[in-house]
Parts: sequence; C-alpha cells; structure tokens
Amino acid sequence: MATTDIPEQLKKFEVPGRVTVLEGNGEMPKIEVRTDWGTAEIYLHGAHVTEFQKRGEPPLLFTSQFSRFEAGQGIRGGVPVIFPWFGAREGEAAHGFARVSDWELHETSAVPEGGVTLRFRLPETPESATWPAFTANYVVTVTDRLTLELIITNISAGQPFSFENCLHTYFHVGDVRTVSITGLKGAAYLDKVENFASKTEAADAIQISSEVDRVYLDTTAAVEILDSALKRKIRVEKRGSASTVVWNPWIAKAQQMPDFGNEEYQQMVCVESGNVSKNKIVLPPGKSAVLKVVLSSEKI
Ligand code: TA6
Repeated sequence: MATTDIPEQLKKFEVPGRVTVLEGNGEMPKIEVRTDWGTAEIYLHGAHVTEFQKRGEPPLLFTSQFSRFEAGQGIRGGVPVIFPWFGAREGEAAHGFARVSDWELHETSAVPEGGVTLRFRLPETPESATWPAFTANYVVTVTDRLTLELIITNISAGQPFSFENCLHTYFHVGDVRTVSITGLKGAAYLDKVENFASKTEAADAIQISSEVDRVYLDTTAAVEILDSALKRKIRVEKRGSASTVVWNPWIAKAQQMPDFGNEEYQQMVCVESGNVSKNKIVLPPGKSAVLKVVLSSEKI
C-alpha cells in the first residue's frame, strides 16, 4: 500500500508537519509523528509504538531488526499492548489478542506544548466477543516524553470483567551488561527463570548477567534504568499498575527466537508496567481501569 494508497479514512487524521500516515513494514499502515522534541512511530497493528526518539538522544525504544510485521504476529520490540491476559494461555497466543489485532485510529491532535496526542480503539473481534463486553481505548501522547494510557471499560449488563494488562516496553540500551535498574528493592517477585519461585528483591540496583524474567508484584514504584554505555537515565513512572516485569532473554533464549537477533539481547531490556498474576484486575460493570505509563529520559 503506497502512501497514495492509504485509505481516506486514515489520511483524514494527518496533521500537517505533525502526523503523517503511510505504509510501514509488511505494507501495514504506520503513523509517523513529529514534535518539537523528536519523532515517534505507531502501527495500527497492535496500536504498537515502535519508535520514540528525542532529538540528540539515541532511540528510547528497541525494536528487533528481525521483527515480523504480519497479521497474527506480535511486533518484537517497542511497546506491545498486552491485554486481556499476560503470558502463556492454553491453546492461545501468548500475551493476549490486543497486540495482534488491528486497532482503529479515532483521533489525532497537536497539543499546545508542541506535542501530539493519538487515540486508538480496539474494535470487536471474534476473540473479544467471548469476553464480557468491554471497550479498550489507548491514548498515546508524544512530547519530550512518551505517555501511554490503556483504558478498559466494562460495558457488560452485569458481569464483572477479570483481565490482565501490561505495557510490555522494550527499552534500547547501549550494553545490557552495564545497566542498573533501581526502584524494586524489597518488592516480592515471581522468578520465571526458576519455575516462578517466590522471592524478594534484595538489590538496590538490579544488574543483568544472565536471563532475567521477573514478575514483581504489589509495586507501584517508579523504576529507573541507568545506562552507563549511553550515559542516559530512563525513568518509568506508572499509575494504575501494581506489577512490574523485568526481562532480558540473554543468549540461549535470544537464539531460540526467530524474530530476534542472536546478539540483540545486549541492546535491550524490558521494564513492563501492568497488572498481572495476583494483581489481575476484576472490573465491576460500568467501571473503567486506566493503566498509565510515562517514559522519559535524561543524559547523565
Ligand atoms: O514479559 C516477559 C515475557 O513474559 C517473557 O517470559 C517472554 O516470553 C517475553 O515476555 C516475550 O514474550 P513474547 O510473547 O513477546 O515472545
């Protein structure tokens, strides 16, 4: 689909100098955002933010050079929108159907301080029809930081809606072996590398020298990634989230993922914000749950 083939119903969301809709990888519609501070890219597939970069800084997000851009496949990197379940599920794709669904773009606007706000909505799908009736809206605000809000509303007549959600962010780092992650000391976690063993984080600063796959529970704290190679501090602030997941596949897992380069584990770390496992959400009819994450960075 060349730029000229972008459907009219998408072109109408363009904002001159700020928002452009064009053909991305895999001939998938992609939205390019330009602000006073830098750029971002979002695919309608999964409402997936694949890039965010401030002028004068390295990209904030990591997206694999080997990622697929295909129907039914998750994009490997950026910010996967995980809903309505996290992790594996019998007979289903891991991490829910939201990240492999084509979301609808409903609104784009240039915000006064020089940024851009975009709102996406998850249309009804055969999979979503098997769950209590809900709406899922996703608001992406691009300024000198990246603000993401996943808003789930239970619109069923009388059923509580039980679900997990997570913004599964892949951060770009210079060398994961020289990164420190702070903000989780004292938090209980499930160690997926050791068969979900229950542990408590003892380190002031987490360092990575092997596969790490930890689901921290009952923690609302902000997390910081200190990247000595890129001389940058990344800050992950969140609201409406009781779980934080830290993941790096390391060498063996990296080699097992066809959509991930064998050496790419060195340039990424996931710090994910959501409500998973015992922190899952049970939403009464008529109520909404907002998962909000603010991703920012500064040179150090
Ligand atoms: O969030 C960490 C995790 O659950 C890991 O266990 C690993 O499976 C990762 O997500 C990637 O999941 P994906 O389905 O994107 O391959």
